[in-house]
Amino acid sequence: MPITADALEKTVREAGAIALRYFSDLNGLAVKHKSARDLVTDADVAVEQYLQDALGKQCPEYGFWGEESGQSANQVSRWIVDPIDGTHSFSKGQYFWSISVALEINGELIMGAVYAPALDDYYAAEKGKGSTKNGRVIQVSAETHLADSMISTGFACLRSYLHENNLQRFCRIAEVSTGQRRFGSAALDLCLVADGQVDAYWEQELNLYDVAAGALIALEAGGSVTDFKGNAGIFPKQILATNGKLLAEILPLM
Ligand code: 2AM
Ligand code: CA
Ligand code: CA
Ligand code: CA
Repeated sequence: MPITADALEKTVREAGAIALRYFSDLNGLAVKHKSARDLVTDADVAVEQYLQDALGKQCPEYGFWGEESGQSANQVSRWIVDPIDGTHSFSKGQYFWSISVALEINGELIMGAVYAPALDDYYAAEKGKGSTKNGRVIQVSAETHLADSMISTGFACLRSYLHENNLQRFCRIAEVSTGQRRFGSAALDLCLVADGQVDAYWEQELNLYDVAAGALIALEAGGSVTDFKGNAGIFPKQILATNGKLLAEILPLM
């Protein structure tokens, strides 16, 4: 074990405490645009800096890839970090945002942690050892019918050049499901699938740091993670996570 689950949790919770200090005083927080729809604040930078330092001290042999600071040298074994997933929600004072930390060793995801500080929900997984929420084992839902399902998506991208943008896909799936949600944090969405709060989630045009930890948590909780054609694997440009039982029914609608 490269780092214990407890040590990782302590580090990620400390990062959460830093984020909450900014969250408690949003009036003083400048929100900058990296692009038209991609925001960054001092909180994102401070949380990422803390994680890079703290994880680097504990595991100097691993590289680091964070959304805001980019990639360091060792990319065979590395931390994959999104300091705040859901910056827009964060900047508005909403509660659905998270810190996402994954550990990849020799190209394989080994550990994942997603912490939602404003909710104080800590999700974690280790390869082959299942997933937990606040220390308790979690499982995907038992729902077998899309007609009775709660589904979630996100709209990271509405680019018109895409063959199909997500609005069309959303309309098809909303018509045949019971509940639809849009939480604004891909990492947390994947954890909600893992915890059975949501039966399926999809999004397109994401990056690996958005989904690496959450995908491991969904998989280890018994879920499926595929692309929109059903190929197993983590494909950030087309990610579909389900409880497994709904996969066959949802694929033709993707
Ligand atoms: P972020 O808050 O870390 O940027 C919500 O739909 C998801 O999309 C979140 O994971 C969010 O991550 C991500 N996101 C927001 N703006 C984006 C953009 N312009 N391109 C790609 N992903 C984006
Ligand atoms: Ca971003
Ligand atoms: Ca993100
Ligand atoms: Ca982010």
